[in-house]
Amino acid sequence: MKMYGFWRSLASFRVRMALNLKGVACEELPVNLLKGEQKGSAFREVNPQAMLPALDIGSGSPLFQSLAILEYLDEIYPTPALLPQGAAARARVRGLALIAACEAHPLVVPRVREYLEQDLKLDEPTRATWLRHWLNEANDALEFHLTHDPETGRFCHGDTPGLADICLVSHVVGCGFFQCDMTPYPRLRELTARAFEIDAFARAHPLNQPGAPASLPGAPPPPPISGVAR
Ligand SMILES: N[C@@H](CCC(=O)N[C@@H](CS)C(=O)NCC(=O)O)C(=O)O
Repeated sequence: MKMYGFWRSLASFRVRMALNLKGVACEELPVNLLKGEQKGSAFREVNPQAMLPALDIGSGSPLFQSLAILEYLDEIYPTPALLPQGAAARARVRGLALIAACEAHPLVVPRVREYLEQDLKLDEPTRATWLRHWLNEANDALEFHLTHDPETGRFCHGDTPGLADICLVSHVVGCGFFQCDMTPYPRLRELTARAFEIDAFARAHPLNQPGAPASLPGAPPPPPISGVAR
């Protein structure tokens, strides 16, 4: 199995966490988003949407869209499960995942940031206000759900990490990259810190990937990883 990904890609980070949790070996083929390599004709043959990640499973066309890939991995490698038992519980977990991955994340990706800068000519402070506005909309909703619903346990749903944690963690790391103030979101910080105590999450962190800088200005440092050299 091979994943087209990049250290900075939050959607690739989601798939990396799932692969690690399930103990599935996967080679990562870097596509440099900072150089715009995703827009080249070679990568468009892999994913015509010019987005990461894409997962080459060795037969057929590569899989695309991180949430579809996560559900594929969960079906093929059922243990540990990313989704809970029960239709209502699964709907809750998918709902939490969608708030992070499908409401907030698409508004802060490179193509949108480039459009704001190059086409709409918005200056850097205005662009930062845009990004943080949408990230905080998701933060407000996630903090509410994860604080008020008794289904929240040590993790987003009960006491084992799953799909919602994967999406929450990628979202909170993204908030760090864009320097959101996370002070009003204690539950999000608590759940993210707990996930990063698990090696599968910590090893997948963008700043723990080959080619990544040791830190990003204003962003929290990456979590330590046990027993694996950077
Ligand atoms: N909804 C997609 C989002 C994919 C996506 O936007 N990936 C980003 C990196 S995290 C990307 O490749 N962006 C390229 C661009 O915006 O030009 C998913 O979850 O897979």
